Amino acid sequence: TVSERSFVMIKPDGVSRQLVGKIVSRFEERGYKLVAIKSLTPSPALAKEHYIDLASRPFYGGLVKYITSGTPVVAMVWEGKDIIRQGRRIVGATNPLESDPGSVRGQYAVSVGRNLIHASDSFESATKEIDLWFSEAELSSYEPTAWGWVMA
Ligand code: DAT
Ligand code: MG
Repeated sequence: TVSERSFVMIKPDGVSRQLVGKIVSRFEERGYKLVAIKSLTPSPALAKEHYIDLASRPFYGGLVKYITSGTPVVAMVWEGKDIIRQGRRIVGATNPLESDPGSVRGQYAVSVGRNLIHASDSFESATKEIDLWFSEAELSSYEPTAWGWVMA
């Protein structure tokens, strides 16, 4: 739906490589609405909870360490028609070897363990992740100028 929201996070490698503007532009230029954005170094507790579904995987520890490295992440909420599925398309496949070359990972990433960006993969995970990373007061309500043309 038009009011669907997704949680998107530029990981520390994306911030360190100074790709924040280019990545944000992809969502902005597509017509999506920036509902929230902040830069932070997540606590281990936050990173672990964010990736809790992967807790049994061998790379879980390394993944949490990477996300909490001290180089910040940029956490965002984007809103608009089909943003959850479109966000996954903009981000690209998990393994950069399989990412569409037009996607963020397909253009900038080469390693699955340094794949630059996260986007919610379902309505359930989007709801959980937005609630985990943001308070209600941090989520803005407004209408971008061309909203009606893009989201019709
Ligand atoms: P995605 O980030 O595309 O939603 P996921 O939820 O399956 O992918 O995994 C979360 C992150 O964990 C992923 O972005 C990178 C890391 N990861 C996944 N599989 C991995 C693997 N085989 N080796 C190392 N890191 C991996
Ligand atoms: Mg995932």
